[in-house]
Amino acid sequence: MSVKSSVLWLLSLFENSIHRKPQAFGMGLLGLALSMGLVQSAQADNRLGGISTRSFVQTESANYMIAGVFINGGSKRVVVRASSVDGVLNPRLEVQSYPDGNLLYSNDNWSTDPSAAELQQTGWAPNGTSDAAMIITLSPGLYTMQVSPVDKPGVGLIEVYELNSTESPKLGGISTRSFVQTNSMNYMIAGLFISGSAKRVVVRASSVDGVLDPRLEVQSYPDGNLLYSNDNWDTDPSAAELQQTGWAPARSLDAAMIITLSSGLYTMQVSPKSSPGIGLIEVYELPEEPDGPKYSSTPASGGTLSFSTPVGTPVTQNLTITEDGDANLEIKLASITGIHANDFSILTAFPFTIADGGAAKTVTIQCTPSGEGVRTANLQISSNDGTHSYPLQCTATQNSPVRYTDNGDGTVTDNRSGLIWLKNASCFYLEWREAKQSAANLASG
Ligand SMILES: [Ca+2]
Ligand SMILES: [Ca+2]
Repeated sequence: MSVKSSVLWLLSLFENSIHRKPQAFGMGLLGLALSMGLVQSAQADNRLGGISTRSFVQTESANYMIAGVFINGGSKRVVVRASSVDGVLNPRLEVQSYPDGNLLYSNDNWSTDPSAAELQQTGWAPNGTSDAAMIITLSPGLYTMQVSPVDKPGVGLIEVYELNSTESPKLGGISTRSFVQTNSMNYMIAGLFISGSAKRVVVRASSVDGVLDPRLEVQSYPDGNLLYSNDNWDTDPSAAELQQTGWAPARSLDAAMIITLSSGLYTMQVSPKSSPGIGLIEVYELPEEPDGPKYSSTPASGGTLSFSTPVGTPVTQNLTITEDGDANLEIKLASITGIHANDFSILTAFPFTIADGGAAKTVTIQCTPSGEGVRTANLQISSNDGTHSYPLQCTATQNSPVRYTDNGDGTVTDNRSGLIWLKNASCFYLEWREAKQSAANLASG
């Protein structure tokens, strides 16, 4: 059985064994955790670095918070932490193999764990004394990380990170499951960081109960730029690739996308299109493709194109695309979406092909702001090497008014004062006395 199909098989079992309910996502805490993760993996080469998810942890075992982690390639050192977000939850952490459910590790309070000294040395010790944490070695396979309350329910955060990201084995995939409510504060949000070079990942948001019609949004963190969104996977630019690679969800209302994410922090938000329901979010790293086209751009995928121009005055910015692989790079289509999409236009004709080893191609985007302030939208370019997204930011300054208008009859209007001036003041050829009299006549007449 291939690695990919075993992941799908195990996760489909995983879906049916877990119930938990989320609360608002603790962005501050997530940011701190992810920042720590980024620091820890500063020397990383190329990988998914970790996952964190927040939810409300209830006392019924069916509503514990559970994250799933898939490890491939070889044994992997990971740090797992279960912490309280609200100061109420006293979390207990259990790591089990999946699907057999053997309890491998458990911890209530991190300072009693065998890895307590290492947690402190590496900076991974939680702040709360009742928080749970451990540094463990996991062999290839699937694991569940379960967070339960020692006594009262409360809001918890679970985090899983690679400890030594210079090792060759990788976290192959991550998934979390929760109840997705219609209140935006109770959407399911997973945090992800990617270190090293840009990474191709498949992100899926699916219904577990057949009720939820999930919608998926990927944003950069902490600036919150919307990079990718999808409602139903077969409308995504990567639909064909999802089918070819076997990652297309079974259900047509589920959302999925194959995207390229550069090094950085991201949030993956799952919201219900209509009724609330139980959802599952999954992120997997796609294998490197040694043969084939490789999309590369300046700015890099995910980078912002910035414009500045007076209202109504067009200005352009260029994006340069190169083929860095060993096949023809087919640029299929470009689209602009977002709140001020109508202020932007694509001046380059699509589709086009950059031949293997061929010259770079410049794509020109124009901003003609229809109002003052920062005008924003998102540019997406799809290719045979994934879909690439670029936030557009156009700063529109006040249109400087024209001071003078030539009326074409020898007079000029000063638009600021409203006064009308003669273009040639000496046209009367008057002596100064006559001019004085003439001016007096003008004043009286
Ligand atoms: Ca505890
Ligand atoms: Ca949907």
